[in-house]
Amino acid sequence: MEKTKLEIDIDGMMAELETLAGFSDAPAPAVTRVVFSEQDRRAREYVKGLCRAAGLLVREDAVGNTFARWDGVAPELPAIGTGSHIDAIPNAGAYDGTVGVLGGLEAIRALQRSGFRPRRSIELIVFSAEEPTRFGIGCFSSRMLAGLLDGSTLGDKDGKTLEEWRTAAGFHGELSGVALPSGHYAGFLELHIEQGPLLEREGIPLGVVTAIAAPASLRMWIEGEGGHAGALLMPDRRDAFCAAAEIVLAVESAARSTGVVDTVGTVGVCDVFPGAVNSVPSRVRLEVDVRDTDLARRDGVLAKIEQAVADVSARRGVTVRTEVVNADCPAACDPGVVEALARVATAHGLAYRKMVSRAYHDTLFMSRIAPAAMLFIPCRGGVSHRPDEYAAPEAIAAGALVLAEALRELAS
Ligand code: HGY
Ligand code: MN
Ligand code: MN
Repeated sequence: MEKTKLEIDIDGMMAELETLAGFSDAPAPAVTRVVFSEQDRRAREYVKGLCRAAGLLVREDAVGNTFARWDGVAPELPAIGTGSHIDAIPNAGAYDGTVGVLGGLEAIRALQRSGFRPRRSIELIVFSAEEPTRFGIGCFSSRMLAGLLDGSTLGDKDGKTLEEWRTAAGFHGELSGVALPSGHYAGFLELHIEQGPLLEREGIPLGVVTAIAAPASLRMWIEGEGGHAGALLMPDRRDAFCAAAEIVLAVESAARSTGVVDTVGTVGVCDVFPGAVNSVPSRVRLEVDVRDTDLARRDGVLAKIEQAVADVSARRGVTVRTEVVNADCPAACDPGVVEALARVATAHGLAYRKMVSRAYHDTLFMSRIAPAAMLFIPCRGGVSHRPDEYAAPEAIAAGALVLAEALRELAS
């Protein structure tokens, strides 16, 4: 039987993306939307409204993961999931995550408009938070869905706990009820901007993700001795910020030392105490991000950083406490789901390339409990996590169309 041609309402999607971007704690074009903030709450309400308008059954779990379900003919079968996140780091853009949420919704609506009736239910997931901004760990809510984190010890920099944040945001229920049973989904797909330059550079409209790089993040507290910037003489100093500066450069050189472009190291957070121009820093807090597509290489970089910290602290007479926030394995995407995406792209005459995701995503953890893969679309200049992040309507439409077709295939 000839399959009905699917139509993506890209004008409607772009308008929804623009409305969603307006729920922000930063002036446009920047988007800041940290989980459990007022703007996050408003954004959630908006997206749930769109899901209900599409006739989807909406539920939320104890930490705010949101599920919008289109019941299939055989609702007892494991569903097919798709989705992404709507939280955004400070001073970010309008497309990271949101393209996968609104693209997944539009894929479902396009299937509905075509008269398709899924055998397996199709469920759109809006993960409560993919970004590490609030609690210092990325993907806390999909980690919990995958049963890899119980969430009871999570808190923000000021010590306010997940428990306090989620309760204030109106999410109740046992944290233990968040983990999904393995086999809950028969497949999972995430549409996302590439957050890198390859697709645009090669003029290829789609990326089929075969693996997701292994992320790790550390927190470090460097304790030296403070004092008067004028009176404390250089030979007597144990300056915590100078020690931190050496550690930051050691992170960079450890990442470069593998000689492989897949190894990256970043220190994106540096808090200096007391933070006065005429006071020698006594304490510094660093947050370190280290990734690689190869686990052993990534762990080799972590070991080099640990050695550098020991050297700096001995030489400078400071103490350094390091906490490993996460050190995850890479994800191999499911070959069956990968081939389904490749097949659909080809059937639509859309070029694609298989590739690794250097950014982490909720799919990294969904792949632990379901056959999963990702579909990338190009973003201008490969830019992301910046206000000038941009994905063209035709790119988003192509991604949503291939996602819709893949969902049709997997849910049939
Ligand atoms: O950092 C990441 O890889 C993701 O964009 N949060
Ligand atoms: Mn992001
Ligand atoms: Mn993202």
